[in-house]
Amino acid sequence: RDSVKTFLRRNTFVIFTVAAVALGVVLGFALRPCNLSIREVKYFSFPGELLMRMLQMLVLPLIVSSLVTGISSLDSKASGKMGIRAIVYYMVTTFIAVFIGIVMVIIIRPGKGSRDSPVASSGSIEPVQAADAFLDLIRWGESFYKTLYKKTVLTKNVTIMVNATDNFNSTDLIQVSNLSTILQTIQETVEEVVPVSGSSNGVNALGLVVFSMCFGLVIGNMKQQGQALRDFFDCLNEAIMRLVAIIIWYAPVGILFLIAGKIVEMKDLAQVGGQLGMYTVSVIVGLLIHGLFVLPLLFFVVTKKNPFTFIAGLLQALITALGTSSSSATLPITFRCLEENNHVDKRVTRFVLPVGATINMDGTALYEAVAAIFIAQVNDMDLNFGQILTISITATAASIGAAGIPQAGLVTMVIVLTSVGLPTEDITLIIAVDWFLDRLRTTTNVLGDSFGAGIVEHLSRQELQNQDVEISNSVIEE
Ligand code: DAS
Repeated sequence: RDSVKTFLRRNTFVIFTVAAVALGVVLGFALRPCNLSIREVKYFSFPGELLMRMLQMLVLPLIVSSLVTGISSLDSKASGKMGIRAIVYYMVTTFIAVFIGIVMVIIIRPGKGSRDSPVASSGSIEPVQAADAFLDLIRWGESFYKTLYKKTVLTKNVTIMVNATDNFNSTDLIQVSNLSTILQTIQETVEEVVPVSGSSNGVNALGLVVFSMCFGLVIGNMKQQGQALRDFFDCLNEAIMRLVAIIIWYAPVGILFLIAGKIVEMKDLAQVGGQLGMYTVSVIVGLLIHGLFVLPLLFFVVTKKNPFTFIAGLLQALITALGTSSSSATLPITFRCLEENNHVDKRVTRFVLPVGATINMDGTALYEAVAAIFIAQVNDMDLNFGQILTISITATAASIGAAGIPQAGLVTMVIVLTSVGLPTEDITLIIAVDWFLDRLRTTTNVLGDSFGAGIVEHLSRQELQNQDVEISNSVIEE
């Protein structure tokens, strides 16, 4: 009896939210026969839209305050190592996700029997020759490298700049303004290669992440002089998390209307023909393998902790991702679940989560690969190894470029399709189910970021302990 009571108390929100999702589904299907007009659906879904706006309002101050606080609270050596571990984790898991997606869509072959699909009959495209594909890849790689090279030079300058301002003083303000100019250039450069769709508030999250990291590094090195700023951002972060604690009470209501509104407006399920159904199955099975097998296995191998207990602590965030289909909007709740339920060190979550939510999207990468190959199958186009390789690279780039907002993956899909000469208008083939798949891939994105925080914390426990010892020693000295 006590354990049941404890479970209920600990998971109150989760139970409310799961009930809200169930009620939303029932309400949605109950309202479908009413054939609401688009305007009526908009009014009906407004309580859900309200939740999205509340969460999105927090995203930008949360990304800045958590990154600046997280990085300035670590010495640059520790944050450097932590950053490298996070980037390696992101690359490895995204590559595995793409690989799983490609295997699924080749095994299931959802696009076979392609001639009856409406788009393919608009004249099939001649198969792009392997040589062309490789040339495309090399040309694309060359431009990518040139951009990276340009960016590397700039980053080197930035690093020199940051180290030079070790004993930061007011006369160096010019340098910081140069710093922001340089970062602006980097942001534009990155945008050249990976068109990053604006995040929820129309600000490019990637640029914000880069600037916040550099700014955190600078004030971290300012010793006593930077204390006021560090306290300010620490307090800002705490204030944002308290706002989240209030908003979380409203989340079940918002999610109920988000789910119900989507079900009311979705196209007739009968329209989802055999091909689209098999395509949906390919994506779902791929996401389940990645999210419930690969990531938990990787987490267990590295940390020797039970991955499903870890997932149980994340349920509130995972359901919010399912309801909002936006990993950025879910970010405040992901923070809360990781810090309060899974007790992941704040110095890790503040650093890893904002970066992960912006550039680490395993679900999206898997989905882009499946969708591109599905469209190729529908067009009776047999892909050779070169084209599959191109799709893997561009699906990864597209997932890095996608912002954490609803259906961002659909927008960056253009990069993948054009890289292998597929007609971008074929995106219309998969839009009917995208609102549903978007929710699942967003949930996988949030799961990937959360496991990333747990793994990076485990790998960085030595640095974190050293820092704890330093802090306690300095307190004893004082
Ligand atoms: N909805 C995006 C996210 O928030 C993912 C996507 O569109 O692919 O992560």
